[in-house]
Amino acid sequence: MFRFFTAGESHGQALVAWVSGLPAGVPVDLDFVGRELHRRQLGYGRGGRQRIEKDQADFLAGVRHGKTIGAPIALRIENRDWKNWEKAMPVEDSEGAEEAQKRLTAPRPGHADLAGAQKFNFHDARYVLERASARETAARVAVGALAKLLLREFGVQILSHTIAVGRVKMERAATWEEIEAVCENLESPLRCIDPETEARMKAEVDHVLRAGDSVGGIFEVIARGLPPGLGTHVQWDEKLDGKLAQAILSIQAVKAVEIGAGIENSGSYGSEVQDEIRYDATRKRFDRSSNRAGGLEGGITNGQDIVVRGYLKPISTLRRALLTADLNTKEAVKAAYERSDVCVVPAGGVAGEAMVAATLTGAFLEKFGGDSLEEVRRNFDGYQRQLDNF
Ligand code: EPS
Repeated sequence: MFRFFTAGESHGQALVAWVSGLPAGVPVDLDFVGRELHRRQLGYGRGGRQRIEKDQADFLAGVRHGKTIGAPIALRIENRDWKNWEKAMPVEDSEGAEEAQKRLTAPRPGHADLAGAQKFNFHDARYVLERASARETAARVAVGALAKLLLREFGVQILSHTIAVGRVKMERAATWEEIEAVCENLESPLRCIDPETEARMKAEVDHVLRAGDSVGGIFEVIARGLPPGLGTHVQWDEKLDGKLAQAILSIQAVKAVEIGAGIENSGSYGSEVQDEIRYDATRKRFDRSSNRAGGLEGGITNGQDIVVRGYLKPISTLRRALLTADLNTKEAVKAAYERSDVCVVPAGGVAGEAMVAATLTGAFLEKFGGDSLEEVRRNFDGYQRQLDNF
């Protein structure tokens, strides 16, 4: 079973991830993992933290001679900022340490601060926000890179692009080639395929930056090259669309998920929404004339591109702080402000790719799983023959 966990506080020593269930023999390209981590740090509207960090995954277990060995993988991403926080967040308590704590008692509306403080009975939201922070997605991106490395052995690619920032939205569909090009271009400010729309998105970020505000948006993740038949319709919690929705919703600040044209489809007629089926005799595969279903029918992949959108709310840390109530005095105060990003849509997209990659890897290994890459390949090839002869 493919599984992963992460640990780490935003300003602690490091983020760590533990991954289990990958077969032995998957090539681990460290440059690729590093590039994925770098991509997550980019984007117009990121804050000062990304100038401090240079995220890099150190593999501690499970990878030898450049390949997975079938054992659990452990990795660590250093927080360079830790040296500025050692006194505020020491592991061991000591005399005088209390004064150095950076307490946060004015919970930010929209953040986990208040709900988490109540839950853990903390009268300081510091250790809620430290773990709730989206910095944790760096660990997920490293895991997602491993998942992508497995999937790419089978011709599967996963990319993302920005389709909205605040009130500015892409008005046309992107082609795969455009998405590939914009993902290749690490200089792209917001990973939007259309330069004119991207310029307006940048103006939206400039506006909130000036106003001490923040802005959300929509990213779209596309997975290309999966066969039909991953996931299942037979049990509610095994449906792959449901699993993808959970994976995307678990990303910090994501408040809604859409599969294919799900939102628009709900207001259209059936004849306008369903993707008509045809047969491509050359490829010996069934095909669709459109992909409004986003590659999933009945919780099962149908061989079309998987298309998942994450809707991010604007970040809750605001320079122009909103009203809140102090955790101790209960008095009305302005919410706390900590150094923050104002727009994270492109980074959210990279985290989205990672979560889609991890979820699809789970489904892929459930169907074709084996202890070695060769065994997985045999299972995969056998299924391709079944589809050829269907
Ligand atoms: C970060 C995401 C954001 C950043 C954080 C690094 O986290 P949060 O969800 O807590 O706003 O602002 O950096 C800081 C907390 C900081 O000190 O600047 C990331 O994705 O790496």
